[in-house]
Amino acid sequence: MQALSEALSLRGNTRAGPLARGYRQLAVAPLQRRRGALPVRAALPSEPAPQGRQPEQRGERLQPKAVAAPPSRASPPPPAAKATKQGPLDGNEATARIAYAVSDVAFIYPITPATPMGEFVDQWASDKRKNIYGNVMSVTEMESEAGVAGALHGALAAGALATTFTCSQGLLLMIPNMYKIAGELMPCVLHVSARALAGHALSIFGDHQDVMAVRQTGWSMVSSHSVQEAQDLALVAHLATLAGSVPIVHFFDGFRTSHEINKASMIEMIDNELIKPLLDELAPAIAAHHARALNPSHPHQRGTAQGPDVYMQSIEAANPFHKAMPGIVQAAMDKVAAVTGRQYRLFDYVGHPQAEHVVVAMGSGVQPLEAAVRHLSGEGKKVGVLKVHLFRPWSAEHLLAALPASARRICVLDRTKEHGSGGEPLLVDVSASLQRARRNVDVIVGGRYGLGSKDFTPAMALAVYDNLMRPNIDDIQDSFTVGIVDDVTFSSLPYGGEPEVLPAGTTECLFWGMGSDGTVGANKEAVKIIASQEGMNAQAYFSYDAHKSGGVTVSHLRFGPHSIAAPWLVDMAHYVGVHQATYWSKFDVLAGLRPGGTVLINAPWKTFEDVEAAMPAKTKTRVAALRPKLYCLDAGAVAAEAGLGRRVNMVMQAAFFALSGVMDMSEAIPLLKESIKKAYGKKGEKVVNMNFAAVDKALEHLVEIPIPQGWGKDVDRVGLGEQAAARTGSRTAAEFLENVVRPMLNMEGDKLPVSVFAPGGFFPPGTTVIEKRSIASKIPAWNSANCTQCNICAFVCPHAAIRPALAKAEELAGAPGGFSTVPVRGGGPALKEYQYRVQVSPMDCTGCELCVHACPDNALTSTPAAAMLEAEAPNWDYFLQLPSRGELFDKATVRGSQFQQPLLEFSGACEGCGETPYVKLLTQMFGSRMVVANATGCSSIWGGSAPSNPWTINAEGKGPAWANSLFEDNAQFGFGIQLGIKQRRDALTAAARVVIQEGAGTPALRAALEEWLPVRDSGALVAIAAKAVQEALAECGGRGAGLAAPTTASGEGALAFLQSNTDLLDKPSVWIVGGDGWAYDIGFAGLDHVLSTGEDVNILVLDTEEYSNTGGQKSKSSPLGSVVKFAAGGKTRPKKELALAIMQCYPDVYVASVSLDANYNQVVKALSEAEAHRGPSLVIAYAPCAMHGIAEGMGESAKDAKVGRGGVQKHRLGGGCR
Ligand SMILES: Cc1ncc(C[n+]2csc(CCOP(=O)(O)OP(=O)(O)O)c2C)c(N)n1
Ligand code: SF4
Ligand code: SF4
Ligand code: SF4
Repeated sequence: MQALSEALSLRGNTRAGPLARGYRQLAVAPLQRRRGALPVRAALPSEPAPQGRQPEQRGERLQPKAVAAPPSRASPPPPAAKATKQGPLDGNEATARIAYAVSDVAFIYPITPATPMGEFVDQWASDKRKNIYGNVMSVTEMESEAGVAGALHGALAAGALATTFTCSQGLLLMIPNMYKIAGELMPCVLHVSARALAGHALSIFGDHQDVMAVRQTGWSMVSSHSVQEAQDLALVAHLATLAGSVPIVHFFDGFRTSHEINKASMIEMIDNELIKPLLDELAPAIAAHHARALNPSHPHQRGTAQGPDVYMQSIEAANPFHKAMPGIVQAAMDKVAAVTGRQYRLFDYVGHPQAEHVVVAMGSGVQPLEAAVRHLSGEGKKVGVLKVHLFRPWSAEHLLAALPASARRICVLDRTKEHGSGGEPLLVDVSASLQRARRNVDVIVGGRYGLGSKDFTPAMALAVYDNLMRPNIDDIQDSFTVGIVDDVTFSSLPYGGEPEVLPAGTTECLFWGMGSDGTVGANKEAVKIIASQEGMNAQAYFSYDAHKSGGVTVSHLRFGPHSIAAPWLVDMAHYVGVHQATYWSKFDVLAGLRPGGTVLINAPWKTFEDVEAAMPAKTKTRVAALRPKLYCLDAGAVAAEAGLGRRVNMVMQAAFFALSGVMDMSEAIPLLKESIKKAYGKKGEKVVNMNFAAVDKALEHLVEIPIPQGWGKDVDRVGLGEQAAARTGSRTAAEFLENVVRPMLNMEGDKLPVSVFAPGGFFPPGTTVIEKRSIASKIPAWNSANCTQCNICAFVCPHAAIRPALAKAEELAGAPGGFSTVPVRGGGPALKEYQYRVQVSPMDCTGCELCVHACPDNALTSTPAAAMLEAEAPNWDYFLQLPSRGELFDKATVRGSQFQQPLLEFSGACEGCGETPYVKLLTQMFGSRMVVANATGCSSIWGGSAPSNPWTINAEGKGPAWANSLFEDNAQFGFGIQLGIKQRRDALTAAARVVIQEGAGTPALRAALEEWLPVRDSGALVAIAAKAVQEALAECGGRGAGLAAPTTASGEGALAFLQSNTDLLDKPSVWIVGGDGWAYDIGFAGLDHVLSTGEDVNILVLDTEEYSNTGGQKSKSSPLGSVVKFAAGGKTRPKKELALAIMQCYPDVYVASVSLDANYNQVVKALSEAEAHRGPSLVIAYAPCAMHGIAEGMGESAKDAKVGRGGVQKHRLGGGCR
């Protein structure tokens, strides 16, 4: 077959290649070009055109022959596949393997769900794996994606074969350099696991908003629709970019493809023997790329500034390259087909050859569409789906060739949303192509689906076809949505039940697990075991809730004899495993079960009565209707007996193999044990044997629970649908909790209609209070006799789940019997009448044991949860009714701070998280007047994952106002908040002065304002004065409500302004909070700038010494030698001295470096000094993190912090606070 380079007319080039020559001509002939009327010759990086030809013709000449004749719709028979190796891979790994094989340099930066691609190449590089050229890839983590893009641009300019991986906000940060790389015609592939963008809310899930935001940068764009395609088209992209010198964005759907494990036929990658010949053919193109590099031995200049005379022509000069890309990409697809047997085309059509109704789409959504087409074809319908693989350059020619001539009604589906556009991008492209080609069809409509990984199923795809096939063409809905209930603008298509579309013999399974119980890991192993069987295919997908730990995981597994192309969630499961007994009563776990399916519950129940006792009404309805085969297994007991603690995964896994019938137990058990050896071998023989014992014991403990004959006749079968439909409208916070928050917590958020959500993405405070996760296995019990009332337990608790109580004797009259108290210690006469108690919230405690280890007087004992739940739940409820007595204590002390109500409670952080205690303490000291700008990171996830909002309010309704802008801009965001507040408070001050001068309002008001003015900028003093002003204003009547601008010309106007801005009388305390990844790396420039301004902002850096939120990658704060992700071989550079750097640069900045575990007092002092400082403050707080893998668990993190990481320097300095 003709080489790709030949297809680009590169044949016969000299070593330097045509591009290099083109650039040399550029360097020597600028004046000549300026003078010429058509100065394109020198700028055209190609062989000289024959005399007399016009520029357009030169463009044609560059096009490969393959595009001269548009491809026909019928794909040629795929060439026979050469040797391939099979294995279960996810989309990220499949892609990373190709990228590694064919690239020499990668710049990386973590962002979900693209991070694993970076982790893979980093790991392989540290393993010294060789790529095709015999080199070990050079992998470098940058400080941000903007940095990645800059470095990528540089490496390409130097002639390297460089690549990178990203998505979402990361991709947006690359845009400026993407223009540069495309503008300079550099070969490069950027692999994107496409993800939603942060607008009204952040979403780490998949859609096409990010890639659509770069479609104008000049990069070609190749779309993969499955794990298999992610691998194959990654290779296509690398080949095509080298051949065509146009950079390529290769994208596939985040999570749905990036994280789906699928047994795909894959090219043998280890020795790369299949790819090598393809690259060998491209040797001239690689040589040309090298020859174009910046090099003093053949220098040229690039990146010049151009004037109106030539800028436009220079842009247009690249046209031939872009025009050639469709042909080049197709040629690369053909090459890959020759070695894999899998043939792709730019637009692949599937369906009836004379289809009248055709849907156009790209991404994983095409698979449900294909399933719908198969289903409808069975009913004799003439339908089809056109799958887009090359999105840029858009080739109308290829689109039209692939679209059946019979198509009369076309629907274009976009997995993105562009508010205010004339149509989403794919729709606009398809419509324009048809219109410009004067191809008549009866109707073209567009629809949106799958935003933020919203599931897109065959039933929804059928709804799309039903819409298109409506008898009356005017009834076809345009600009519709599918997959949601839009009861606001009524855009949504209704859809019915799921059709059976999977190949016969496919078994579907659902596993409900808890984040830390090992269910997901075990399922990954199960897929590998099943897929290793000859003739078996398997697919696995995992969905998670937002909690960092203790959250719900649902694993979706399919297996069977045929290949499985089903990128949607399982909702007709043959098997449901409920790995936590509490989920049986908490969630609608049988919603996805098919009639007669098998259900295994991890519970000690032995009879149907036991199971029924814990069965909520909803589940009863399901059991009555579906008559499942029920089994129970006390996996907790088996695991505990085997010495495995809470890790029930192996026990449940063994039972799954037994019950699902996926394979013979005599084969399954040895394979399971083999996988145990692999997984735990490093931990020693003892651990391996414990797991073996758990597997062996599992089946002995399995109990079948027959459903009694006739049971369930009287169970109320109405309700589920109606309940969901009834959930509309939420006018009050309580309603919102019930109508929105609770269904979301119950994993039923998908059923919520549009109308219940506040436009703009606002959520009310304090929603975590209703979660009551009950995830602790042990809870601290208080021994009053030992307690010295130091409040350290409350101080260190990351979850605000243990608090000191103060009650007067008369209040205790109504207390539950277990609410024992002792006289309060210290505090003088003011406290004489109070009794003291340490109260735990048993359902909010995570059992991290930090408090138990921190208690200096051995007054807390970890006690089994069951007993504590019963004993302490009423005590906690009683405690909540007691008034807060914070005003009796000095907030700026360790003990006093803990008598203040925490305004951050029950967050979804990991058990024992080291970040939350600092932030909780902040809220105890300044919470009622705090405004928080939070960088993206763990703190924005445990602090703001809808619907869980741990930021709450006090009895007066005051509490921290919290917002997250982005990861990279948090310092600037907080700075903007500060300036906005300052500007508005300056106006308030001016109005106050006018009121006094003009004698407006009452004398009492003017007196209060006189008191307020001198203290208005002192957070510690202003509160009382502000309250007095507010009261005095209230007495003046409510004239000015709603007045935005100060009318300081008159006393009355100023008075009205004051009345409408009373919420700024108290001094807001602006806190800029984020992790070390933000402060040391991506956001450092902003942090530095904000600190340089002298503005009164407070910055708190939660220093876990790594990027915790994305799984523990290296930051510049990571210490020398630490083995973290992206530094798989250990960090080779020391920790950055951020505090030192800032102290040296800006003497007016207050700087402190603290560690809670090193010195509690130091922390309280630093935070209060920082807040009091009238200028910028920076507090760097060392935070232990679950990602550190502390051997004894997070309960012992204090020890680790004292002696190890983060324990270097603790100081408070600068800003006049020395
Ligand atoms: C521009 C951009 N790149 C990458 C990400 C992905 N991302 C989110 S949080 C995070 C790491 C946060 O680390 P750090 O600042 O140390 O906070 P921690 O999670 O440790 O609290 C990353 C890389 C993002 N959100 N935006
Ligand atoms: S065990 Fe952990 S979560 Fe529970 S009260 Fe103690 S510190 Fe808080
Ligand atoms: S840390 Fe121990 S001694 Fe101190 S208040 Fe808590 S229980 Fe009492
Ligand atoms: S900082 Fe560490 S411990 Fe805290 S929530 Fe993040 S990953 Fe978990």
